Amino acid sequence: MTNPKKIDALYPPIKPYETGYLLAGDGQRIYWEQSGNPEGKPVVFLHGGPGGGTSPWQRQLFDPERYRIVLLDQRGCGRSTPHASDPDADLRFNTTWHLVADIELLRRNLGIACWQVVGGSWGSALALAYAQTHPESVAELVLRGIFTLRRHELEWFYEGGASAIFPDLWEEFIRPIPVLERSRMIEAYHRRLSDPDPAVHGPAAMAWTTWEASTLTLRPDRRLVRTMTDAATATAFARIENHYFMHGGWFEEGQLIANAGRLRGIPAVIVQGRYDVCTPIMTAWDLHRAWPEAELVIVDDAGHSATEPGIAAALVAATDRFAAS
Ligand code: STX
Repeated sequence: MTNPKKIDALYPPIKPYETGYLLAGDGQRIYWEQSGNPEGKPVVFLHGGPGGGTSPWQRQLFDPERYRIVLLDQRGCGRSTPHASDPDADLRFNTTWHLVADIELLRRNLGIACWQVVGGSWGSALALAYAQTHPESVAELVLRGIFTLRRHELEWFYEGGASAIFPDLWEEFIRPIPVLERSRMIEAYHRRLSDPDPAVHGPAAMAWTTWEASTLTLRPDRRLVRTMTDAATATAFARIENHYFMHGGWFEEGQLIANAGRLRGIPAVIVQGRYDVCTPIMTAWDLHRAWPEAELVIVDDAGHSATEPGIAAALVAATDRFAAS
């Protein structure tokens, strides 16, 4: 994603002071960058999708005087290679637990003892998986638009629930899929997205990504839709997301909420838009119930995206507060 329209709560745009590639094995090169203050408090930002890649504006969630800001493009997307839009890219080497290992390897390679972990949507699932695996590596958690890949969460957004709110956009989402296959949309999309022929996977990737991009914000954001539906971006995004959802994220059903007890002692803030259609507030609520020590901030006039003004403001308030600790 490119930068959104100006959001008042964000810090001014900055450039990285260092970029590099982590050689993660399996032929995977993981793009990372550091910005802000090299002597500051370390924070890592985990992007969404999976497959969304990082965007420059995500640096602006952090006070550049006080934070050493690390962004990375998860396997197969953004500037990481092999890119999942490449038909030869093998998604067998792309699972939640590969990403968790990549994050931990990057932390050690950067010489960071422990860091704040910030993630929204898929990034919140990955942050929870990482923190539950390596709690000693995590100083604080700031999570937004909670997503845990339980069956009913995936069914809500990809198998018809959300058609109650976006029936017009849902018609476009189901259009590439023959009527007889529409009772299992994730599987039907999987068959098309894994086809090497661009005439087959191209329109499927576009429809999948357009559905998601069009439903992330309280008000339509054509710019967001345009930047996400660039052909290579949309293909990697749709292929990676669909691959993760076919496998339930390689989680036991309900695992991320059941294991919330492992996070005891990690200061945390959960930011959730009331009108989040992609990852409805029920999941943030379930996590809050299982993990009452985490502060839950409900933004009453926001959808899913971190670029919603009220969401960005709540995230910056949380990172500002933790910068002092
Ligand atoms: N996917 C939700 C998610 O993490 C179920 C997500 N959706 N779009 C994005 O992330 C980007 C804005 C990062 C592309």
